[in-house]
Amino acid sequence: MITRRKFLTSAGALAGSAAVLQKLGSAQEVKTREPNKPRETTAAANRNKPLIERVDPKPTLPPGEAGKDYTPVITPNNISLPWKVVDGVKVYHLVAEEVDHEFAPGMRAKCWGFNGHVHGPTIEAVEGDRVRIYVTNNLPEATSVHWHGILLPNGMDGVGGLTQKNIQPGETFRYEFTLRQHGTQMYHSHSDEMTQMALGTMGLFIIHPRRPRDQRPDRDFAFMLSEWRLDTGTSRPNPNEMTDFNVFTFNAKIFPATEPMVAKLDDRVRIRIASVAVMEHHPIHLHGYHFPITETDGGQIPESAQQVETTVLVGVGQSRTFDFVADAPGDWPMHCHMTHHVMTQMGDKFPSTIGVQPGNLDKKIRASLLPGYMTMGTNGMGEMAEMQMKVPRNSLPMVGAPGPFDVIDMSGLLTLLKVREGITSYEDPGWYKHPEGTVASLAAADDLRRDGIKVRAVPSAPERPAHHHPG
Ligand SMILES: [Cu+2]
Repeated sequence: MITRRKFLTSAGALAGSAAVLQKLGSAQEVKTREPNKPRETTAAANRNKPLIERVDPKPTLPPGEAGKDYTPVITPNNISLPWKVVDGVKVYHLVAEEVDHEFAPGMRAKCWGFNGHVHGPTIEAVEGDRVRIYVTNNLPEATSVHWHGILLPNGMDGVGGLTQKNIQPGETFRYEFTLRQHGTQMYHSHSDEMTQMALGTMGLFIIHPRRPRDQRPDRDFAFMLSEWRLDTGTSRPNPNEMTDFNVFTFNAKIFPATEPMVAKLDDRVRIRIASVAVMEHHPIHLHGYHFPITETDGGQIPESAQQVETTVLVGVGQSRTFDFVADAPGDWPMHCHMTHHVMTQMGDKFPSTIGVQPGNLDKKIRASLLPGYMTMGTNGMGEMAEMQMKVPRNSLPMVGAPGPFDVIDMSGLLTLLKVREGITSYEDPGWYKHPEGTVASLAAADDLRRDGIKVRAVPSAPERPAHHHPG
């Protein structure tokens, strides 16, 4: 359906030329004119349209049912918010509250979320559903909940002070509207956003199409991206941080705590990625596949306009959805391509030591200042993952988790897509077993000789004391 909003866009493109406007008549007529239709007919038709249509042009339909009307979405490391149907309306209850959240084993923080989860559980519904959402505020300050990207009456938009009174601590508010769209939307607090969202008060709001344009996905995964400032030794994310974030998460988890996406070979897979936090955009790259971006937060992209990508840029306040057939088995990483976003609690206030020859500096410092001191990173940062260094209480090593071949030098915004042939459940199948001869490995001397590859001997790495890691 073509909405009036779209006409406003075309009117904007025309507005530069006064001559064009004169030819077409008044600006109002330009705004309401449907392209390729005689002006008089459309303008007259629009004048007679009741205003209410702009607000709620689609009827409420019977509540959509899982299995019959849609395949439920999977929110790794989180759940869908339970609901019940009362007189044809889906009724949900969100409780904003403090949550003791585990980012990964070894690292917890007091965050703010909903119903015991950080971020809040995914609200899942179907186009045409009537939803009634109660919001109870158990936070120590006033809040409100904004339904981000959802078309609804202005007074249901959830902007504290502007479209409603703030929800005071202890109060419960009622929101109610009919879902006139489908897609990947979000919800988040819209009072003292800086504090509340930095602490995690947001969630996904997935609306399935009543009549899908294409075949339904077999596996439908949804992620929310976030960044946090969580200093070692503290127990709460710092909302005052503007640019210098040090924890990056998929659904508020850090790899290896991110639950993998598991798919059977040739499953149709949908991945939805959304972000309303806080300052950073994230180019999310999936290995092993090319995929068309099929939806934005504004809805489906016509097939002729879909771009095939390997990396999707998700800006703050946006959602992006892509679809593909899982035809390549393996363990494929999906991660942010900003290299600092696959690090955790990385100290960045140090000069680079790559290539530095520390000589006897370490010995001197150990003798006079810090007994456990060791100059790190002279050959790069990967060694930090291999050493599995001891870290301060309630923090994580900034890179790394054990992998099937070596330590994986990434944490933060990293998760895995595990595609397998012949699996009978979607439980984590463990590491991929590669067919023989398909793994990169040390080149054999015979191969090098046959192919005329000459290798210059590399200088050996500088010696370093073993097992003397700074605590
Ligand atoms: Cu990023």
